[in-house]
Amino acid sequence: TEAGAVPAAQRGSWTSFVKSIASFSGDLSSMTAPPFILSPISLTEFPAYWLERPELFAAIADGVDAEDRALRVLKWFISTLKGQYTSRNEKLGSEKKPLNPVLGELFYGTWPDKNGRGETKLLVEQVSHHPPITAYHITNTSKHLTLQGHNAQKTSFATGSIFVKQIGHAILTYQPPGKEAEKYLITLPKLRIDGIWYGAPYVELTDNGYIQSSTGYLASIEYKGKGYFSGKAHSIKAIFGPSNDATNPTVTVEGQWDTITKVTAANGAKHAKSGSVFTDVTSPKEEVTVAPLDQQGEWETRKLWEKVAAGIRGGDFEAASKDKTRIENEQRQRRRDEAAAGTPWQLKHFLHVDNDADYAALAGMFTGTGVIPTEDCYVFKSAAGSS
Ligand code: HCR
Repeated sequence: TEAGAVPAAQRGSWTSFVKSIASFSGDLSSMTAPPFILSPISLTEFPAYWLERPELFAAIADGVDAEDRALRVLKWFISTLKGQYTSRNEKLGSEKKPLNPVLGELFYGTWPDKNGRGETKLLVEQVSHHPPITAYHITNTSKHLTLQGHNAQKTSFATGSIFVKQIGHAILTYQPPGKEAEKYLITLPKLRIDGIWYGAPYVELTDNGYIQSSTGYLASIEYKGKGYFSGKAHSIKAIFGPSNDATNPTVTVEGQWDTITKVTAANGAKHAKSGSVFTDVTSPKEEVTVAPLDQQGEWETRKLWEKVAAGIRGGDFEAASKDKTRIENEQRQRRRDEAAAGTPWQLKHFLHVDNDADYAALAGMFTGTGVIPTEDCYVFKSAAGSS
């Protein structure tokens, strides 16, 4: 039946929500949606998806040479996609509308050291509210690895689906002591959200993404859904090799990003074997560890949204909406006070830069893709300013 996943009492409001997104383009986060589609989790928690397979992240540092490490970066990256794009369906039944973070909202977490992989720390800050932009910094000090990036989304609606272009990128740095830093620019896929009409949204990835390394390796990634080259949902094909020799790739990886991908290796490939499994994400992943609520500060996301989240989880939408309105009004008042005093909000962990030199250098190594526009960036301030 139409709108089959929508509770009967919310069909009318779902229909008008869908109609309003159809005639709207821009910031979905600010639109009011019916209760059944609300998630109790803020977008500031999403960067944790990067590290839910901490051993694969740590393993990048164990690569024996630059080619091996670049392949390990690709392996780790593909292995994060299932968590990033399907975990709300698994946990909450469908993709849901996350809480729209407030300016200055924070999220901190860790993955403990296990089996010599080292401890990994996550730090997230909402660095802009209009448009919503989330910045993150993830470090595994003992493996000399850092992932830093920022995310925003531009949405549009066509043929019954929501299309989401991700603005932003991530840069992974591997810097062992006394050696030159190795960097990787990671661009983000486009999303198509289907199943809207039925009230059961889910994400398919489309178009292309790239991972360019400062050591000269490029992974060109193609995302396709059902009915395209493999006929299966969540398909991926990545072509990997020296970026100055795109016609002669050393490794091709193909399969499903939510289950298994396999390798086809050309003669020159040193670190991959044809027919071998490249990524397998069918085993459980490891969620981030977060401090208990009573030890969190007022700007930390779970503390900040505590009552709203409890309302959504417990079905008390009136309480949820009341506290959400309180938070939003407080934010508006704060902005008015700042404007009146001439003292704008200060970011805690990040600095806005017009053009990040690392990003420009890595983006400049791309040949022929034409996909990298100049971008505003948010870079991590420094360890000294981070506590
Ligand atoms: C588009 C989306 C918000 C953004 C989410 C992002 C792109 C955030 C960065 C993560 O690394 C990856 C990621 C995964 C999510 O799939 C994506 C969300 C899917 C839906 C949500 C919309 C703003 C909500 C649409 C509202 C509908 C479903 C009712």
